Amino acid sequence: MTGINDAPEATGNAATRAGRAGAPEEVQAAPPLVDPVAEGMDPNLRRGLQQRRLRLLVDRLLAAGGLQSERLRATGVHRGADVTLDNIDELPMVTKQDLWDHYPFGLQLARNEDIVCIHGSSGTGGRPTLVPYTAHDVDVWAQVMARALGGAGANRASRIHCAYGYGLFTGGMGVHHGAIRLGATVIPLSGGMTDRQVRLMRDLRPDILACTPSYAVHLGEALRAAGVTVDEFSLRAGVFGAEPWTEGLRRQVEDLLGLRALDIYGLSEVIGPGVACESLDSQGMLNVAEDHFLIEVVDADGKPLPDGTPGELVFTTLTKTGMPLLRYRTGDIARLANPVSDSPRTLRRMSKVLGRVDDMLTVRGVNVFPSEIEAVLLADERVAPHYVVVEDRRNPARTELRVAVEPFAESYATAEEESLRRDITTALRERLGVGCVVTVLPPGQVPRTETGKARRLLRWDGGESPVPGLA
Ligand code: DLL
Repeated sequence: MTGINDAPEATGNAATRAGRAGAPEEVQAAPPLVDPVAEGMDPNLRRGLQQRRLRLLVDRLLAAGGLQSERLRATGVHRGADVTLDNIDELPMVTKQDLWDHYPFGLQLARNEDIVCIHGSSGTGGRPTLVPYTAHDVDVWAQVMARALGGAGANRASRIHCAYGYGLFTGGMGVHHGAIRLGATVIPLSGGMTDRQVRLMRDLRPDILACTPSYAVHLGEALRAAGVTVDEFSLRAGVFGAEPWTEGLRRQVEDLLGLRALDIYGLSEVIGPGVACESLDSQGMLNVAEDHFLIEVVDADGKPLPDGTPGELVFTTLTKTGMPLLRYRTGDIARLANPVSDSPRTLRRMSKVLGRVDDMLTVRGVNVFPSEIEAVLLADERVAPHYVVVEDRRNPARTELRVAVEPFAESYATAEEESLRRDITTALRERLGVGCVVTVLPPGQVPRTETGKARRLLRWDGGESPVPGLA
């Protein structure tokens, strides 16, 4: 796959902040494993465990009948013993379209009496995806989230400020289950009402922040506006995810909040957050909870790709019972790597998500990923982490990419808008190989997201501009 912003892993720049709040740096840099058996297992033993779990899953799917069973039988699989990890790429896949086609619960395997909650994503275009969980699934979720929070340095003494939305969306409840499993204190703020969040941050002095990266920026700016200085901040680390973000945004979040900003990945179809999460010592990549979620990276034809090559993530839920999925195509693009050598953590790692298969824009024949645009914008020190990309399709014969950026309020001078606009236009053309129409908006003009995921890519098919002030 080409044209993807294959950003280098995190540098150690934020490691220097790891020792804030009085804890010795080395303790912060290598937090103890929450579940040493699972996180530190010999990789060969883990492979054996995965294979046993995969076979049990295949047996359960076959016994239950339904879509996944039919597809397995059609490929000649009649019992779990017919499959091995080595031939997993011959097994059928499931996609989001399958979930939509069998909405709401056509892929559910457990009996209704055994379902204890439902989560999901609202989905773009109003097409929700719903996921039924058994008590066992919630238990697995709590386990992997406890590991994720522990890897960020949280422990029983921690206060975890959770500003992910609570609801169908899995962010809030995922962190909540994990924090309680860890024995930490969770402060369930959910998203929005930023003034109240700032107030409680000052009063309760949490050490861990959990929210989307875009809301972390918003909170950081609100803390500054309330007169709180970085030295007064109590936060040591944040677990930020649910939306794509680049290394450039990571640096800005770290500077703004004075913490280590870690990436957390997941999707409701698989479990929610906790499928993979960076730890303080995972060198910028995310440890995959591969004892529960088997990960593959495949090309457009579904063929496996070697470690280091970006491709589409495919997950098999090895232990889920409510709605287990065999080889679920996520549409997310990342690459795989081995664990850090000599680390007590032996789980394989994935890179940050580099883009989505369906996010790729084709502008006058050139493929562009939104993450590449963010990388260019945030490399310019004058640009604040608020921007929107608009794919202007009003003239179908000539799609234009419009990019609205905002300079930092402190450095804002109307007289310099033109040179900023010119520099960004040039940098984008050099990086993407295609011209973009750049608009510099005054600070505060790019729409902010206080709840839910940031929408940084908009489409303009006609009518009013989706962003006020866009040229
Ligand atoms: O976003 C689960 C989650 C909540 C993850 C909180 C992390 C933190 P969904 O709403 O089902 O679940 O959306 C899943 O969001 O397929 C990705 O495209 C995107 N996504 C999730 N985490 C990341 C991340 C939650 N760290 C979809 N980086 C996924 C980039 C992410 N994209």
